[in-house]
Amino acid sequence: MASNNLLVILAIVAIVLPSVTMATDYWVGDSSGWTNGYDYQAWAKDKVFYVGDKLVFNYTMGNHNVFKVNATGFSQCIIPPSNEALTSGHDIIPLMVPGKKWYICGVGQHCAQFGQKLMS
Ligand SMILES: *[C@@H]1O[C@H](CO)[C@@H](O)[C@H](O)[C@H]1NC(C)=O
Ligand SMILES: *[C@@H]1O[C@H](CO)[C@@H](O)[C@H](O)[C@H]1NC(C)=O
Ligand SMILES: [Cu+2]
Repeated sequence: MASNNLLVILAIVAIVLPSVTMATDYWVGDSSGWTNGYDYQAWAKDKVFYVGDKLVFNYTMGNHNVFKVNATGFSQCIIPPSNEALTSGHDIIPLMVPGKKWYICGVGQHCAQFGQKLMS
């Protein structure tokens, strides 16, 4: 009986542990951070994002912001209402569900003209 319990516990650890230890914090744009004129598509291209990973948008507060948008908002740079913006300068977004996500900067023409948009 005791060894059965041990096996169950080991099985649970074997399932849970990798998803905990392998969660990755991605600094969007690496050392460039979240800014104008950076190719975030190229940055994301070779990455696979999993539930439990986090995206860190790092920038000087006030210079940029982060909106989560849908595919249309991404391709057309449609800025959502300002109360939906993340503005801390160090916005950490945990990936809660699988699937594609889209983020844009809503300051000026950063998305439309300077490519400040990320599809993950
Ligand atoms: C985060 O962004 C700030 C402002 O641009 C910059 O000074 C700092 O070096 C960045 N941190 C990292 C770890 O990239
Ligand atoms: C995408 O977001 C826009 C608002 O930015 C909304 O009007 C539109 O209905 C959304 N499209 C889908 C497919 O959810
Ligand atoms: Cu911006």
